[in-house]
Amino acid sequence: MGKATETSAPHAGAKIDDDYRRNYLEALRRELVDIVQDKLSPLALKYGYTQVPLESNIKWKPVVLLIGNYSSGKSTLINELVGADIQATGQAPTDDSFTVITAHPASTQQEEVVMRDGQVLLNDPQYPFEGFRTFGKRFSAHFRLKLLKTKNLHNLALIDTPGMLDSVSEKDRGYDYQEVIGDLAQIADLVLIIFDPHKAGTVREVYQSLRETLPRKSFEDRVMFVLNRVDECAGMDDLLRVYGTLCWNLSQMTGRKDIPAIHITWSDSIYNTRQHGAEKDFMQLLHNQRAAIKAGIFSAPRHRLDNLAGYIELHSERIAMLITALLSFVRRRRKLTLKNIGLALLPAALLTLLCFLPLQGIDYLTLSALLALIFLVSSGGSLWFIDRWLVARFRRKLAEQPDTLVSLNDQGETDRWEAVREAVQHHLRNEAACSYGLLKKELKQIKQVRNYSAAEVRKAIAEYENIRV
Ligand SMILES: Nc1nc2c(ncn2[C@@H]2O[C@H](COP(=O)(O)OP(=O)(O)O)[C@@H](O)[C@H]2O)c(=O)[nH]1
Ligand SMILES: [Mg+2]
Repeated sequence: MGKATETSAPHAGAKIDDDYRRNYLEALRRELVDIVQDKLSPLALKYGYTQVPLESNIKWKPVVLLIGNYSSGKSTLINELVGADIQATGQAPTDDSFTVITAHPASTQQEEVVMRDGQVLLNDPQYPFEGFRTFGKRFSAHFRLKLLKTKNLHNLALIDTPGMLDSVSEKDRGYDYQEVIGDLAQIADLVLIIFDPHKAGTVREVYQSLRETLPRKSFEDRVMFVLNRVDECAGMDDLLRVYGTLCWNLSQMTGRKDIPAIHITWSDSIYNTRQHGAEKDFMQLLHNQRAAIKAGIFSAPRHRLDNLAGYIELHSERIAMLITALLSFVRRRRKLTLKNIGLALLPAALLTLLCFLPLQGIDYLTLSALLALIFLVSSGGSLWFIDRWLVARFRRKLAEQPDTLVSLNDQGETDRWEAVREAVQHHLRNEAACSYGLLKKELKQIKQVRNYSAAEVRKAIAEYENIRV
């Protein structure tokens, strides 16, 4: 792909470092965001498919969201990932904030950690959180940014969340917690859902998230389930009971019969500092999946490319559907106008005949010129009137019932139509201009965007996989 491959290639056989891989992904990511900004957004805004530019929530760096019940070990894991104690940890549900954690953009920055309050995240357009302003002041007081001096998070942001609870209601929190989680999940490239043996999937807010919020807002393949703190199980039988309970609860929560992979893990640094007797022998049989979890988190930038390609596919297909519907409208409007010509000729012929009677007697050439003129002007005039009237009626009827504009052959097309139907109605109601030629050109352009990005991203990802460190 253009810019991505412009990143200077290393010498043959040279050891390719991590920076090269990082830059490659970053260049690709930027290129995809540019495609959305330059090719998709203008059409999406023009046809009322969206009110905000499509790139606004994908333009920032890749994001990993960590959710789960309180004291499941989210903050401990984050501290491990960044190699510093930047998040408070503890048994009680102490931290009730959403914290975005990422690297400071300026590497020369002196301080180790720079804190910013929610207002910065909500009002600075470089961040993808402008839409979160609707959650109000109580939310913004619980939203913050921590910028660190770490290379690990140059290409990545982590979001720590307040633990989910049993007893709180929306009134207690003061903002719609589930909606916030849902909207964050929509931005995220990976959502880690963390449980612990004490509350293996029994917390009400977790239940609600998995049952209602996440399926609406996120994609299944972006979710990773983690059972943390297993070192606290009393023994293997206890662990099996916990694991079984979690699986059962998950199937209740997700409504699925198949059990997703659950990563079993614990914090080695906590476990190793404690004295353990024979009752912990079962730990020797377990394999700590910490490394796989961390690898999953650090491969979020790679997931971002797939997600972006999917994002481009989804929106370009929907916009193509919208334009196709408008094209079909214009085609039918043209047919109607052709019919109206027939209708307009009748009153024009009558008027010409009426004018012929008093004009008899003048010379033949003048008479025919005059009659031709009367016929032309009157047929043009009546066509203008009839067409305006009938087309307006036709437009109104279609705005009410636009389904006949498209043919829906499968569920995919039905979903796409569902997503753009309202925009089409709005367009027809507002009598916005639709030029056939322009619509055709735009449809071609949007199809090109769809095919180009899908194919090119896959090619680029394959190339990326071949870069060996
Ligand atoms: N034994 C054990 N304790 C842990 C583990 N992970 C976290 N903890 C402890 O559990 C408590 C809650 O952890 P924290 O990271 O604050 O949970 P959060 O509320 O999900 O952010 C803290 O006291 C941690 O020290 C683990 O794997 N094993
Ligand atoms: Mg915490």
